[in-house]
Amino acid sequence: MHIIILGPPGSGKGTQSEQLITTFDLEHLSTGDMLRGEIAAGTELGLKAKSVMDAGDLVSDDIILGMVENKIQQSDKGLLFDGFPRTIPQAEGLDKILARTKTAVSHVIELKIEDDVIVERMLARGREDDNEETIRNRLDVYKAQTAPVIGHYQGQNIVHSVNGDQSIDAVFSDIKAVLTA
Ligand code: B4P
Repeated sequence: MHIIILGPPGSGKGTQSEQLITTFDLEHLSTGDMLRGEIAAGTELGLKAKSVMDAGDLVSDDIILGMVENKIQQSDKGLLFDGFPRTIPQAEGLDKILARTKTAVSHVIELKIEDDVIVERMLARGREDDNEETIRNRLDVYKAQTAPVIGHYQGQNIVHSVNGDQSIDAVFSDIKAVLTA
C-alpha cells in the first residue's frame, strides 16, 4: 500500500503522517522534510532550495524527482508520500518510478480546509517560511499547480476527501476509516 497525503500548505499533512506511519507501518517520505534536511546540512541542493522555499514557491520537479527516486529505491515498505507530488509532472514521474518497482498508489487522501484557518495555523507554527505574504503565495501556488494533481488520480477512483478543519484526532480517525474500509 502506497498512500499520498495531499492538501494545501499547513493543512496538517505532516501532523497526520506521524500517526499514520506508526499505525500502518509505512515509511514516511516528506519532500518538505527532505529539503529542510538538505538546508540544515548546507548542501548545494539545500542552498538552491532555501530561497525558493522562503518565497513560498516550488522547488524544481527535477530536483524533487531525483530525491524521491533514491528514497523509493532504498525502501522495501509501503510508502506514505507527504507533500509530494505537488505538480502534474511530479505525479507523472512518480507513476513511472513506481511502475519500475511494479507497485502503484493505492489511496490519495485529500485534506480540505479553508484559507483563513490555514493562515491562522501557520502563523502560530512560526516556521521560517511562515510569514503572511509567503503563506498567501503558497496558497496560490497550491491552487494553480497542486490542486490539478487530484484530477490526475480521480480516474483511478482512489481519491478520498477528508475534512482537515477538525481536531487532530478526528482527522486521523477519518483517514483511518478510509484506509481500513
Ligand atoms: P511542506 O514541508 O510539505 O509543509 P506544509 O505544506 O507547510 O505543511 P503541512 O501540511 O505538513 O502542515 P503541518 O502538519 O505542519 O512544504 C514546505 C515547502 O517545501 C513548500 O512550500 C515548497 O517550497 C517545498 N516543497 C516541499 N515539497 C515539495 C515538492 N514536492 N515540490 C516542490 N516543492 C516542495 O501543520 C501545520 C500547522 O497546523 C502545525 O503547526 C500543526 O501543529 C497545526 N495543525 C495540524 N493539524 C491541526 C488540526 N487538526 N487542528 C489544529 N492545528 C493543526
